[in-house]
Amino acid sequence: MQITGAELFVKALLAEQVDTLFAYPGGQAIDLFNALYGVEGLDVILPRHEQGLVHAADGYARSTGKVGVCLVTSGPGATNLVTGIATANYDSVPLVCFTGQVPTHLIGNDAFQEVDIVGITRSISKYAVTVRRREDLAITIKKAFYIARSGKPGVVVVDLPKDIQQALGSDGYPQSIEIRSYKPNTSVHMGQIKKSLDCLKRAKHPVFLLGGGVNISRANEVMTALAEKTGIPVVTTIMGKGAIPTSHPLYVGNLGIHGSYAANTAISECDVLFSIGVRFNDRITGKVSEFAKKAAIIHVDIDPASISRNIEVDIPIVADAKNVITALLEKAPEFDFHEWRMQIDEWKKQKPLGMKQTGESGVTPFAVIQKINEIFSDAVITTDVGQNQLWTTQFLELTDQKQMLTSGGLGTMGYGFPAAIGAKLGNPDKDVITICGDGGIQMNIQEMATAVVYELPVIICILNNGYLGNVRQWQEMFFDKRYSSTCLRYRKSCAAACNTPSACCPEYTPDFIRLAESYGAKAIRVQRYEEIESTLSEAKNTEKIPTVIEFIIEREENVLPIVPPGKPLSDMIMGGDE
Ligand SMILES: Cc1ncc(C[n+]2csc(CCOP(=O)(O)OP(=O)(O)O)c2C)c(N)n1
Repeated sequence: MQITGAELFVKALLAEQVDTLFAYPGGQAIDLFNALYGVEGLDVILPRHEQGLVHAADGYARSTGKVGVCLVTSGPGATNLVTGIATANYDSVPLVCFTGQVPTHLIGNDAFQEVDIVGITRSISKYAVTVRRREDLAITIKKAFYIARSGKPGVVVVDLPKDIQQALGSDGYPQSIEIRSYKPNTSVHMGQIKKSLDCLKRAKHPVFLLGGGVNISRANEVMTALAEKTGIPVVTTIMGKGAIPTSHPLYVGNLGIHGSYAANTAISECDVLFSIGVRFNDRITGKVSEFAKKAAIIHVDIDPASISRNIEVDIPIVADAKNVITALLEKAPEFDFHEWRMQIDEWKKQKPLGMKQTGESGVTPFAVIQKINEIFSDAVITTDVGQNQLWTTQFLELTDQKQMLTSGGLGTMGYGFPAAIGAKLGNPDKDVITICGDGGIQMNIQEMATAVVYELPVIICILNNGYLGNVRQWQEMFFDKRYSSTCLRYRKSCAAACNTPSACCPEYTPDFIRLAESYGAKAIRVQRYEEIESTLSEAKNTEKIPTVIEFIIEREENVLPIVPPGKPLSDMIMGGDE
């Protein structure tokens, strides 16, 4: 039977079992929206901005393990996706993004709302393609889903010119696909497994370093079993947090420039670093030449390009993390690293993560996150970027029932709230909370309307310090306290150079409470420690509408410890209660 390209598009989505489509219409996508009208079994979600849309698809994908699917129009619709595409691709999140395009005969003519979105996204996606012939449409969509979800997951952009959407052609959609030039290796080379186990047999101070790859391959349960069988302590990157439960006695903490003392010291002192699904970026290594200097390094990654890119590796294993962990679990003997574990426990006790009680109110980020830990047991927690993200990655407790979503690679402000919306759509039975700063929430605050109209009771925790706090902290610590363009309470009447927040500072703009209420959300401002728990509980019990909780925190609270730029992990500036 002959059907239009737009009809085939809908058929393909249903065949790929897409149940939620994040979509924003426009002229060059109108045929696709026409074909979507009234279709059953596919929820079409209309966010309020394409950036919010793509972050929502990302949050949906990370929290469900399914491919997130976006549809936007050409030109500005497509370019508004760019930050979200880079965010997702950097963190290996599977997305397929469909963009409307001007008709093929107008491509390259500076037509109205024409951009070369394939060219723009080539370096920030896994694959990007324009469909130029109606007969290629089905196979291209099939390929897109396969490439997005296989191997190291990533973003695929499929650009659909209007004439292809309108053209009649076959209604066939392939069941499977073979791509000769793309065959990700997931199987495990047993010789390398044996080598890595021999290396562990000689070790006295080994550490597992787990990254996002372990969470992406959903290897948490086998990984916990492997840690328990071998008795090897576990350090995580922020993307790997939750790879084993954070309350597990073998869990040490996060490493990196805001890592815990015990984790960073364990990495500096270990003799075998068994790393799985990490890419050793500069946020975790500190000064590269000093990183894990005493250790033989084993590196498991599905992406051959990440092996020995930043850190010279002794034993590479290119395979899917879960397959490697499963093979290790089968072959690994039980070891005795008792003394090494005692040493790490000692470091944990000596300098635990924590936060001094600052100010009168007691409303510290630590207190807020601790209450979240206590109150929510089955939840997805998203973060924005800035101090709010760093505090969350430090203090949030994760179990196999709790997941944290954060923009680790790109560090995108504005990610947290829309990602929470996507996560709630994908997990209606879980509590979904976003923890963000007063700066980042304003980057996609328009999505409050999306949360309200789709009756999504997400909980939006704004840690309001009146500053772009993370940048302000760097200015305080490394730029002589010159608070340049970081105060969000600045008004024209203020002095041009000011670094002393006081009770006389101008009112905050906007009033988050009135703003949230105007959208139809519930909103509560918290200024005293005693109110934290009851407010979070009230939000947890609220149905059908989002709740904004604005926590007024100390204006100059810092994230500590911190490793200054260019320094090794052992050079931490400490803080907390020590
Ligand atoms: C889109 C984007 N723009 C700029 C930055 C740089 N940046 C990183 S953290 C930060 C401050 C964030 O401030 P806020 O959202 O108030 O959070 P806080 O650090 O105070 O918790 C900025 C500007 C970024 N990461 N992303």
